[in-house]
Amino acid sequence: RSILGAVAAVSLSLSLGLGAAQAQDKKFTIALIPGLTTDAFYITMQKGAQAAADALGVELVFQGAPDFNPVTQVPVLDAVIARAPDAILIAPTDTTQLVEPLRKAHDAGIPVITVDTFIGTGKYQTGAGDADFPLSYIASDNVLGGKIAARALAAAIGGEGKVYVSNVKPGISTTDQREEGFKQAMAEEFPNVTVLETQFNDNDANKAASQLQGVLAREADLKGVFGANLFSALGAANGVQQAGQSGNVKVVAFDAPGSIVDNLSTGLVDVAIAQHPAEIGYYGVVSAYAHLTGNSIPVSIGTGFTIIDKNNVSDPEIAKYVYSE
Ligand code: T6T
Repeated sequence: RSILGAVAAVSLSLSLGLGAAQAQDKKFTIALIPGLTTDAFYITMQKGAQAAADALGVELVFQGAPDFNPVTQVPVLDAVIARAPDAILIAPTDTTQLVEPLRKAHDAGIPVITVDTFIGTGKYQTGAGDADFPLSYIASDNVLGGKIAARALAAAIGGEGKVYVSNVKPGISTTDQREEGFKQAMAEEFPNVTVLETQFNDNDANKAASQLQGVLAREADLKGVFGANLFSALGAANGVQQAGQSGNVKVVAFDAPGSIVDNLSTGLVDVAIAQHPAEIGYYGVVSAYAHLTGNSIPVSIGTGFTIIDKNNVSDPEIAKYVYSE
């Protein structure tokens, strides 16, 4: 459009008094790119995002890869950028490998907000580093989540013994921070707990289950395991069950799909730390919309946790935090 045309359009809308109202009549398209599509955590996030999109009259596009991997996520991101949505919400699958791919969106003028995971240090809009360009980071406090997990596992094993972290792979902001918080709390608060070497499972629950059995074969006095995300926790719990050690090797799970929560009453899983993925999705869309309509937004929004165990699992106020599948 020519500059003259643009000026004419602006002056026409001003003379009709349409400025802000006209902007809000535009139907915005907001893309949500999850870490992977087949994960109850992101499915629940999508529900929350859709609820906000419906309330605001926004079109939500949910597009992701089938596994949690930058190699498969980047082509999805490229395809989304090519469709030129008004904003992108994304759970980047690696703190460094998604920086340049996301810069393409930023350079194309598409606002970027990261949800769940972050790029760089997660401190945005600081003028420091090469990954501060996203407008906002909306997520759980994952260091705190790791500390909560450590306290729950320490309590379950009576404050002493060997435990380990079942984790996805290094380079993912969320699960890295959970492990960091877990180890920090164990070191500072539970001197009689020994944290063994972390086992990385590539987000494969079967691998996490066989790793549990491998650790148990080497360390017969293993007391507990912290599953740092849904697939790590599910796999670790399955491993404990397959080894016939249900209730003896304690399991603290990050994330709360039905498949984990159902095992609280049997005693296979002691505690499930539910994140609030629907809240992350809801505030992601609200934040993008606020930005698109000329409002300022917080550079970070922290969402909460709900700690679920056998004592509160059937309380409807708690049960509503179980993830949708
Ligand atoms: O734990 C969540 C999410 O927070 C993490 O970034 C990746 O794994 C999950 O999606 C659970 O599978």
